[in-house]
Amino acid sequence: MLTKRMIIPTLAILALAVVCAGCAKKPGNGAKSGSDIKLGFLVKQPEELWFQNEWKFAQKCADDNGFELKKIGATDGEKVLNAIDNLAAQGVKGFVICTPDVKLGPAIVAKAVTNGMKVYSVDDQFLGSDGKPMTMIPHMGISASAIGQNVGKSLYEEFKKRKWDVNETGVCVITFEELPTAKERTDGEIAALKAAGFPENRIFKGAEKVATIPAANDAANIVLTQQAKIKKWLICSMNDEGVLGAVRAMEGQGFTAADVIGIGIGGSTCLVEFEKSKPSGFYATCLISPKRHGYETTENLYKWVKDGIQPPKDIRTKGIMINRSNYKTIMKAEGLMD
Ligand code: FCA
Repeated sequence: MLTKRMIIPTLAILALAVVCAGCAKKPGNGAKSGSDIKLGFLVKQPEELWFQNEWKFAQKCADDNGFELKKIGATDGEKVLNAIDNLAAQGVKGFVICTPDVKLGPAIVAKAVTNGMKVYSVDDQFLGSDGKPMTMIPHMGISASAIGQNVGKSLYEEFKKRKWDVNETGVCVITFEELPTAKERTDGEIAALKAAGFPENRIFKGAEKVATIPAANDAANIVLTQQAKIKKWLICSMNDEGVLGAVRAMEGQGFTAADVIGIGIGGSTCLVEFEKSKPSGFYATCLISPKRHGYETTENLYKWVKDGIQPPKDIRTKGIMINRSNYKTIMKAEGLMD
């Protein structure tokens, strides 16, 4: 007969036995097999096509390797930290993240460490409490400054090709300077325009409050109101959404494709513009790779969790300029289109 004093230890032993039976069932105890592994992929703006494409390629990596991937849209700090706890409770051993706020870096890392999880940042690099990039966390981002300079140079070349009068032309730069990768891009754009010879006093910044098409539209409308005399516009920003918002604002004020040259960074959201039968002011974009940012980060994390292979600390991906005349060929060659 079990006495009361014996019941608790007995239950504890039973519970342990159940847990161990669970362990024993798993193939290859110790060395993990692919199907045992669960990983996460958290993004700050799940509604943005870039992030949906990152998820698509991350999922492809999970399917190719036979592991489970949990995709979570985490749009603010509270959601990110709750999501990490939830993932840990489900047995997830590591995650790739594009954080909604780079200053959350230390909190995200602390949460991951407490839960014994590995962290890999993508697109937006964490900032430490000293305001410097957290370089000890593996990261894949775009080569933001070089890509920005390519955009600035390409805008200038197209402006020259169209023989526009500089005294009637302005540059509208939609900025989001609180995000370092965004600031590096727009600083690079402005630097290249100036280096090519475009007058600095005809370059106008409009700060978007959040990085969305409507916020860029609002920011551009302020620039247009302040610079009502300008007849031709060059537009750049940190991504396609920034440029698209400004193109829409200009259309609202009667500017057409003949008066506007917009060059984005991305290659996802702008495709609808290239597919239109009549060109819009969205002239080109610097194509970046959601395939590399989604597939390769996930694959690196998978190898890290499964085999203990340390991922490269910092990968910076390149961009390729595309427009409506060549985007299909280039995107197919890059594995971004069927
Ligand atoms: C940032 C931007 C995204 C995309 C990505 C590579 O996260 O918000 O639009 O450009 O970098």
